[in-house]
Amino acid sequence: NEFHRQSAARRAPAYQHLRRTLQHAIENGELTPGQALPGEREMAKLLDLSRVTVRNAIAGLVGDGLLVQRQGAGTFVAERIVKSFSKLTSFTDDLRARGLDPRSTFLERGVGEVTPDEAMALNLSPGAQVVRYYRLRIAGDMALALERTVVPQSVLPDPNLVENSLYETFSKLGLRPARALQRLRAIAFDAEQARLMNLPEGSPGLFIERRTFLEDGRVVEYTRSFYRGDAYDFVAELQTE
Ligand code: 16G
Repeated sequence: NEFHRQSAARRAPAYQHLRRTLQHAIENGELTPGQALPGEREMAKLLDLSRVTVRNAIAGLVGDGLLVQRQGAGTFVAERIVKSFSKLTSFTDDLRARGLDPRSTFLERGVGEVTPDEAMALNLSPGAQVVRYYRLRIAGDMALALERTVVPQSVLPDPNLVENSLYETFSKLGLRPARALQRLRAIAFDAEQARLMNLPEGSPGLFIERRTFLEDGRVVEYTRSFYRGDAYDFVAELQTE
């Protein structure tokens, strides 16, 4: 099988190799969300690897949010999307890493004069022009989020430059986001949002507000995201002061 062929081809360090092989299997859908992995002992035997190697590879993927371990039940491919709260990744990045195919429906797309709130969030002067998007973000046939993004027109001259991914467009324009500020809070989807997301009104959601900066301090986006509460886990590594 695939694992065996690849692990035989390159052994050192074996656990990293197994980790990558499993990651690829998740990315290309050979392993699907919710699927159970064989037990540690069985997998070690199957792949002719030591149990420590298998354990280390699995621990790495659990840390990445691609696998979950349930006490007494075993190891499974993660069903919820485990998303770092401290990494500057995009919706497209997050889904591709899980072998899912991100899509978007643009509900609104246009240019207009900045509102006072947007001007404060983006450090713009009153009267400046901004590009706005309102997108329904989808994977497979499931709506995962609603997102309102505002970008200074000085950064993004034409709203049609974004086809799918905002961050891919930034990268094409040579803009490299360096850091961001984020805030998260619990919400309940209102009637209109629930209709767009195909959820019952009042379903739980996570509201995340992000302001993203370039190295030179310019703000390139002010985005308000409404993620499905039942689809995402946000994780972060904490350190003592
Ligand atoms: C994520 C970001 C959002 C960003 C978007 C870009 C969070 C909470 N929010 O959803 O701020 O605008 O990705 O995604 O992660 P895109 O490159 O796929 O358009």
